[in-house]
Amino acid sequence: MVVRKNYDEIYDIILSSNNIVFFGGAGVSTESGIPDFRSATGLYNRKNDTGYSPEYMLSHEFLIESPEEFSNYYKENLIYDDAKPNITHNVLVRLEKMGKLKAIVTQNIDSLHQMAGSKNVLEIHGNLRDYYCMNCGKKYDAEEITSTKGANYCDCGGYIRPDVTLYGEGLNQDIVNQAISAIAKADVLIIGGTSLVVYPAASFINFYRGNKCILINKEQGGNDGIADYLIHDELGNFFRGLEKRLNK
Ligand code: CNA
Repeated sequence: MVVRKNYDEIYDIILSSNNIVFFGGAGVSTESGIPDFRSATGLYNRKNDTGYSPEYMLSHEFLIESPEEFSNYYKENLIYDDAKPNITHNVLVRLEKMGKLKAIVTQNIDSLHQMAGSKNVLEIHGNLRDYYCMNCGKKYDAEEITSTKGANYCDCGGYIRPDVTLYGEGLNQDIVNQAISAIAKADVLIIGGTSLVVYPAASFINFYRGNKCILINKEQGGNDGIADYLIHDELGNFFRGLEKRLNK
């Protein structure tokens, strides 16, 4: 495994495949202005005077114990209403329309892939579009919930939560199965903008059986060794170059 500086060979691999899966994380959306969790400018490195760790404030336990503080934390730190898709989201749409990209497996909860126009998006950690009452299950739209500060309660008295997977919660098994099946069948797996430290999500890439795993991250990571083609760069640079090749 060698860190690649010239991307032409990698663009050739992408252009010659019709069975690509993209597995992404928060780094896909940093160039849209949404901070990730773990890089230097990420949410976990921000000053925080609550005395709690961000992991705890995004946990099931915190939601149950302090719904008001949990609500304020996710509303202030996870919701970016003005964010727009960037070059990475847009080129992935194009690859799907060309029949090359079969699925996007994302850990992101920001809906930017759908906003860009991608169709087969498997959101393994849920999303911040959908909300539901923890007591009666009634569904709510984002606008009804995020326009107010603090906790929201249903007519039945139940707490209305976002449909995201918090630390300490299990994943949606149907989506997990679809994600694993797509990765297991993929000819090319592109992994982008993820630290690969959140489990079980990070373990899904182990189902890939091919020999064209392209890993793109702006910094080194503990799982770089799984890549057949390793790129240390901004995703935007890589996908801008790919867009130029698609336009030729
Ligand atoms: P993470 O642990 O914060 O890792 C992000 C990785 O992306 C880091 O290794 C960065 O170096 C890298 N990175 C950041 N920007 C770029 C860039 N422009 N180009 C290339 N690499 C970049 O986030 P993970 O996704 O690995 O962790 C999983 C968590 C983060 C999931 O549960 C998400 O829900 C959660 N999250 C999602 C969002 C979002 O929806 N946009 C934002 C923040 C966190």
